[in-house]
Amino acid sequence: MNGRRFLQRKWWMKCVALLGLLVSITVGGVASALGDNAMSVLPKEEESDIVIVIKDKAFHVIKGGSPNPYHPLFLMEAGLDHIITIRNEDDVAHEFVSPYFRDVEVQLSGDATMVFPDDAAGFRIDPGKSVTLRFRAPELPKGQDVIQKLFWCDIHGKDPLSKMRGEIVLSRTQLEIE
Ligand SMILES: [Cu+2]
Repeated sequence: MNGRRFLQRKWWMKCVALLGLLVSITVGGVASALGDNAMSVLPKEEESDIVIVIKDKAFHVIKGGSPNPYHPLFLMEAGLDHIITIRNEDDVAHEFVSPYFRDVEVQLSGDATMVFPDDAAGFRIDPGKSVTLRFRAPELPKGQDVIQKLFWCDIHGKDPLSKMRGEIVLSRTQLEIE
């Protein structure tokens, strides 16, 4: 009986090892295609048009917006599909919430839990984890070319003067950050 159980375990171990090999081949392929910084870049971040790193209790928009951690901001075009990756590099949990996400259907992958503070919706990301959000940005109301909505961390960013607050800019046509 014990022998049989051992064999079964061995069979599983082979499967896990094979899976591990496949994963490392895939990651290796992506890594060599990306060059030197590849190991710190998840494949999902490559597909994302917006990448936000949370570090030192601040949002750093490293792709798709303004990198200034004192005024984080990112851009989206109305009616188009967007992919946002958020990576928490701090050793405490943070949140990424906005009234914007109340009315948007989001496809989530990675490690995060949905949270629903007052009049907003969003995601709690544990230390060292990251999440990817896929969704279609809503259309703008007639006569409006740009709308702005706040986003914040509902744990550290409730105070209007706090650093963990930023802006989402939704526009009819593509805008550039100067
Ligand atoms: Cu926070």
